[in-house]
Amino acid sequence: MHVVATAGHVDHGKSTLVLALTNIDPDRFAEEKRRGLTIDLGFAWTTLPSGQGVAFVDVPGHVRFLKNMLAGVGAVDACVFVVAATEGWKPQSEEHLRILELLGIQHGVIALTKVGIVDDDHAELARLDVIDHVAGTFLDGAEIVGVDAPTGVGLGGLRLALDRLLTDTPTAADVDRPRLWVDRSFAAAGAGTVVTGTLTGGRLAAGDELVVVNDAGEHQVRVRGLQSLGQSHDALGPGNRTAVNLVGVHHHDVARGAALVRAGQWHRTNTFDASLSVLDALDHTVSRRGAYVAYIGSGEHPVRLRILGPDAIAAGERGLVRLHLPVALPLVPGDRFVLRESGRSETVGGGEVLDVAPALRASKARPDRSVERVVAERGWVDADELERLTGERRAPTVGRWVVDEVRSTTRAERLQAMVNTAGPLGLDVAALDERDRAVLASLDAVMVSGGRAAPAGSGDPLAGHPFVAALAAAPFMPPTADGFGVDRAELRELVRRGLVVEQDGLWFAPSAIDDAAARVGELLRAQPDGVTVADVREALGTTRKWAVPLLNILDARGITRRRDDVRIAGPRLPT
Ligand SMILES: Nc1nc2c(ncn2[C@@H]2O[C@H](COP(=O)(O)OP(=O)(O)OP(=O)(O)O)[C@@H](O)[C@H]2O)c(=O)[nH]1
Ligand SMILES: [Mg+2]
Repeated sequence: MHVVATAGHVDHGKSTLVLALTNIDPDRFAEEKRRGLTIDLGFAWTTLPSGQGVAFVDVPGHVRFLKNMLAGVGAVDACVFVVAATEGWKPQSEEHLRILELLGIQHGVIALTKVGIVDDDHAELARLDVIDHVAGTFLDGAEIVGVDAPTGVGLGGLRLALDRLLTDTPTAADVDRPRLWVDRSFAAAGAGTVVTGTLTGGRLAAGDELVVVNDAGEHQVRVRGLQSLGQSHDALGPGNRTAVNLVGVHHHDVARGAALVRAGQWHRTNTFDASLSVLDALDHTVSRRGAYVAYIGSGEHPVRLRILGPDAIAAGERGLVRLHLPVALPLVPGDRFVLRESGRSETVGGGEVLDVAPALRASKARPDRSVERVVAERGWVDADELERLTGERRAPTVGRWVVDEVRSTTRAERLQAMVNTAGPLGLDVAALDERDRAVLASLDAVMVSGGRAAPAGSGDPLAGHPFVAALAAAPFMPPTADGFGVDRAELRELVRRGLVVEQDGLWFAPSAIDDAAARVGELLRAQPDGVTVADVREALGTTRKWAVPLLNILDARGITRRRDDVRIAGPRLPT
């Protein structure tokens, strides 16, 4: 399915042609019928000879309704460009062509209408005139089909030409980021709010939880149902004319220009940097002075303009600009816009969104589409955030971040140095910030164990701690930590690693416990009815001060068991 817009000067036969091709009258309003003039967008669809479907967005040609034309052409794949053979190229032929170019439309056929009421020579002159005017544009080389709707001349040929065109026109990409710029919103009897638009970027399905972004902010909504071309669907992919029945918002709160997107998937912005191509035909330069209106998506927004670099952009030139919007829109680099000056009511130019969250001051900013620039300007960007900012998914380079190489190298070097000089305890990982921890985890020359980082291959630097050695040297009358002057953090770490055993405010070497267990085992084999603290004190050659805590350790380990005043064998007594 493709969506195709009509374009061309007022009264050149766009709506008549759509009706002739589809049997659906795109002029929906009584006033349109009475005046014989399209005022607002019209919608129709048909099946082409090959069987592929096509939906039309029929736009008004009158310059007064240009705003409506702009709301309809933003997301289409191609156009049927209409020029009446009777009148030939006219001002809105020119303006519509420029607008389609600025919006990045790349495919189209040309219908030379009303050939039935001019002679062949006249029609041929009109054709040559059209060829001249489209030279160098995306319509250069496009098929030109002479048609006359009332008599049916050329309609079959136009259908075939459209078929060929659309076969060569890529369908809208699916990047799993659906966005629907709303071009209509109304209440359907019994169904509530319905919004319509041309869906791009991804699929929508019944039940989806979405947000409507409008001037007032975000409304959470749920998709109750979907329709395309009069048919209900459970889900619809990008490139479809789509009517969405929404729960959670009144139709008055969703106007043309609003966007329907998934929550959290888009960066909403009031400010963006963009390219601006100024039209050749403009008779003045473009500077920040002027009352500008930007057409983005299906909306019209007054904007403030700042030229990046020079003060002005000359006609026919391309420059860089920063635009300030009155609303925060879900935009992404690559989006197109058209800029008009409301005072003079003229189309100034248009361009491509390059940066939806400019990080640099206007005097420094030199935006382009590169993801690397976005990363370099920030240093660290969360991978999800980077996708919102650029529309592109990049694998995180450190933790959950995509990190500028210079920054990550600097941080890695700093952390390696911190680890290397951290001393026997190693570096306390918990004391680092999230980014440092992520960098640390990526360092090959660092080993993290028990929340401490040490140079890889260094073994356990605490194993050789002098207190450990001192405890082992005097197993049953060991020195106290205070007396030995051991740092509290080191002591906690020694205990945590099992290099030191703490009991009742005293400290022992692990080997002392094993030794005590063996000796108490021997005693108990001789005195199975039980041994007293005094027996153990003597056997170990120590005093009560250490014998009691040692026995408490043995009790806790199940080596001994306390019964009245004596210890008897526990379940784990070594044999
Ligand atoms: N003879 C002849 N008349 C045509 C043809 N196409 C359109 N007309 C007539 O031209 C007039 C304008 O046609 P529309 O289809 O309303 O023109 P339009 O381009 O849609 O006009 P806007 O939407 O207002 O820009 C109508 O009276 C049509 O009947 C054609 O191919 N041959
Ligand atoms: Mg019309």
